[in-house]
Amino acid sequence: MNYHELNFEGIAGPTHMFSGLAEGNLASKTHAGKSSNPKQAALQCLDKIKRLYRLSFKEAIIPPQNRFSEEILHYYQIKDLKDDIQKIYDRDPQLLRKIFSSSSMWTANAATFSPAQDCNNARSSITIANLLSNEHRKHEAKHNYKFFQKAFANSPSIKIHPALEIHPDEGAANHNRFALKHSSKGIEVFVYGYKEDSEKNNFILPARQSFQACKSIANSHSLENVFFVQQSKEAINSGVFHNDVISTANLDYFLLHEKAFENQNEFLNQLSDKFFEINKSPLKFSLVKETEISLEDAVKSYLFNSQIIGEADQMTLIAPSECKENPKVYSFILKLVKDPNCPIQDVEFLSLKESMQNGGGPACLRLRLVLNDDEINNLAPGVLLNEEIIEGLEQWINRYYPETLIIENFLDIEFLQQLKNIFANSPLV
Ligand code: SUG
Repeated sequence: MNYHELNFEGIAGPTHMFSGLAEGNLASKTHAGKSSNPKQAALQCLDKIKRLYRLSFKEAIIPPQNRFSEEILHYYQIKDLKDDIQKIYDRDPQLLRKIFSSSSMWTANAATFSPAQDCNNARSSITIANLLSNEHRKHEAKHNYKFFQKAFANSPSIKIHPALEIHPDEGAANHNRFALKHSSKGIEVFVYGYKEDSEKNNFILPARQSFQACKSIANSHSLENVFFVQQSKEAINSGVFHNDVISTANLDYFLLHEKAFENQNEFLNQLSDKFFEINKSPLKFSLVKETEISLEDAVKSYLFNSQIIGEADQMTLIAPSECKENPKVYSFILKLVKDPNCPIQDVEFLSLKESMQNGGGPACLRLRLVLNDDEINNLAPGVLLNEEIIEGLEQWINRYYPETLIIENFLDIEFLQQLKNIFANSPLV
């Protein structure tokens, strides 16, 4: 049986805004209130998807969440769009921003996936993330649950676990899988920010991922080889609100900053030993020193939020263009690509400016799942991308998405109605 990595990509919705909603996320706070460009945001996401698709990677899209859904409007007690929206705006404009957030675009936060080969019960599992740490994001869980139920309706081999009820969980942004090949038995690493009982208030900027959520997911997925490691407090306090802002992995390669984790050396030794024991082949590392790239530069450039694609010694780094603009980060990348011991052979820079200004880089915009041929063939029709869907999507965005958006636009009833109607014309399933 062949195994493939399938990216479930995210795409900005027509209500993409800069609202300063995300706790611990410096980019979101810095750009709060700026006018956004939803059309450009979505086209930038689509450009990344098209590049990967044309390189023959398997691609799918989790559609942008319709924040005009009856469920959400009902939750916020909105009966009459026009009147109630004006009332909410007069009372608390920030609440309006939460209601219409387009944050479902960052699909790395949608769920955590474990393929059957990592699990004692020989069954793949996906747990939907509850995103409880931020009011504007907690609504995504239902949308993602429904989407995966539909996508995997014909794949009984994949168990879909609903979002955890209480322990805050932000999905794959705090989870890495190490394996020699996609088909090999993997080691899964869960990265937590804090223990709920003792550490919630130990930070200047808030930690988001709870240890209890990581434990609970690892148990319900029946994982065989699993590590739990704590994010470094210094990193969190420097704006590393998810682990994928400071470390990233692809198969047997780990790119990380020296200040990514608490007790980092001990963790890396144990992980390397385990990897060697399973694969009889070493885990490869690039460990970035603070003197080479400071935590501040890592957070500004989002180097560690690059996507690493490809296998064996043929990997490519898909980096945000901000990395090219930062001389230290750029020269580090050039050094990496030239290093014969590093599997990364090539780099491509992408502009994802609209997403980046909300703290979302290339890796935030995708959820990786390792699926076998049958599971891919059994995906619901329309889920796996093809040229036709891509073309339809591009036309939809170009035709309907607004080019500028601020929260006050929501008070114009005609514009509001137009925004609402965009979802009705979506070409995505
Ligand atoms: O949860 N930003 C998101 C960005 C998520 C990035 N994902 C990963 N690192 N995997 C967040 O902080 C900003 C929304 C606003 O302010 O309008 C926001 O939700």
